[in-house]
Amino acid sequence: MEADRHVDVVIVGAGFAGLYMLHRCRQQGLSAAVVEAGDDVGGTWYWNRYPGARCDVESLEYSYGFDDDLQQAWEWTERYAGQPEILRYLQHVAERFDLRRDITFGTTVTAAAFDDATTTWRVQLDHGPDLVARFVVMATGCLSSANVPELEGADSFEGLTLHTGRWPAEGVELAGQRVGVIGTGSSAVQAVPIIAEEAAHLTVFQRTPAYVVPAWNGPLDPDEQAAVKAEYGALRAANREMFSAFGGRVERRYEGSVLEVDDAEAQAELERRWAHGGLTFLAAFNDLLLDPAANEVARRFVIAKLREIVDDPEVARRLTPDHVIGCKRLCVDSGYWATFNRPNVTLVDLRETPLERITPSGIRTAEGEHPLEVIVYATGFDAMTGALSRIDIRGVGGERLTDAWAAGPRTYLGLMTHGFPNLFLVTGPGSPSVLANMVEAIQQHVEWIGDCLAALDADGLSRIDADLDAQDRWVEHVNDIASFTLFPTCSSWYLGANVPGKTRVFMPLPGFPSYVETCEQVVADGYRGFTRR
Ligand code: NA7
Repeated sequence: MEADRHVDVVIVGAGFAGLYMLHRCRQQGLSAAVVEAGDDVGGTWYWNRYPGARCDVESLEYSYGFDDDLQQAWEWTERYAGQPEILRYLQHVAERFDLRRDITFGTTVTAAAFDDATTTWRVQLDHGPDLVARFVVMATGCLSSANVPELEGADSFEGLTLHTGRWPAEGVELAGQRVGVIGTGSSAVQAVPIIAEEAAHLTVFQRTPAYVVPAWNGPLDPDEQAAVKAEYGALRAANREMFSAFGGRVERRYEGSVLEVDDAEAQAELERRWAHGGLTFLAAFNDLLLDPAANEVARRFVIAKLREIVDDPEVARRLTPDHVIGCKRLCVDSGYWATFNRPNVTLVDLRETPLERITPSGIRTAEGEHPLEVIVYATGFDAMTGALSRIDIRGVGGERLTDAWAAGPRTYLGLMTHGFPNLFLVTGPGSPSVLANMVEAIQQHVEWIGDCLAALDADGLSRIDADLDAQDRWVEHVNDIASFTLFPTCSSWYLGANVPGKTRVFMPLPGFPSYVETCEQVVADGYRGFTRR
């Protein structure tokens, strides 16, 4: 039996959140140990190596702002960095701040239990000694637990099976192969054009068509990069005032409803946003995600683009979504729809011809067998709660987090759950998280948690827990805010609807600036809604 290892803080995960949390702990004089399942830093950017994997928020904005030397030194090469470049960036951060010496790689946290008597957490790993810590920070990521649907016959497939979120680091040779991609979310939208170029034939199995807006990705203009860096603080500050914590550089021409301007004006603004590219398309007017009639204007605009791009009207029809645009995360593409004009690409609409089973040699749908050598699951993640529910987390009295969250995740501020003292979540459910620029959301949480730990020590206290009534009110608040929006109108992973059996609760909180203000006010009010002792 190896002796326990004692630290102030155990941090689970070495992605954007875990790396900064470690750095922050060290700056505050706290000892910290990071446990990471992957063999290197990167988190989601370590695992998601599928062809075309790329961030859908611009790199100049999807990057740390906490250290000016870092943000000045790092040179991005593309407007939207691809996975290899973001991974290199995080490796650079790990080296720059000498973070690796406190990270244990290739190790999975299996359990974490709170000991009331000693106010410590005992963290168990799949190998090696237990960690005992005053605090635990779950920096486990919102999109890290792969969702692989249980399809009949899946084990019988004799070809290669892959998941976009678990792509082999050495890459996969797809030349000359018949490849099937299941799913048409962001990952598929990015992978499909690249796979189509390489594979002999690509069959895309679509359950729900996706809305896509163009990325217009390309090399980043050095002058533009220099100009941003000259006033980087101003951009970061502007982004923190944006609803989703990015897009502060895009000129905002309309503050109000799309329904208040005439159609020509609305079309011109949507055209301008389309020409700019990216997710800020939906920020053209203030009600595109609030009012069904407003949403319809944007929806029709995008569908008209789809019809222009796709040659075959029948294929265009099958690619046409009918849900609210933006209800599922909008996809940012580089040639997704145009890929269906290629002779080596087939679109299968699973709503018209349902998937019956996987066979040893392909996928059988109601219309027949599609022979394949490779099946790619682009089926997403058990988002926001998946990585946490895989760890046996026990709070006061041995209560399991999965039981506390049986009817959906319950948190106060998305930072803590009642009955689990000194256990913090970075970008947990009930915080803006995936509806915001993740790096801004992560930084705000890491800094809030760091300050919270410092305040406990300064006040001679050892324990903080969310109050049950504050948590109940917060869950209600998140539901109320979500219900003002169009987000709950479709079966998205924001709701947990992509994982069979998962309770449907809208998990992220729309609106970054007001959330940050609340977090700051809670602290100003002496950690209102928390009990500290
Ligand atoms: P997403 O966005 O969850 O997309 C998953 C896709 O897989 C989506 O089209 C699903 O259809 C489809 N899916 C899931 N299960 C099945 C089954 N059983 N059969 C057929 N199709 C299925 O995941 P991504 O990885 O693309 O993107 C995740 C996030 O990463 C993204 O939003 C960005 O933030 C980055 P459905 O829509 O559920 O009908």
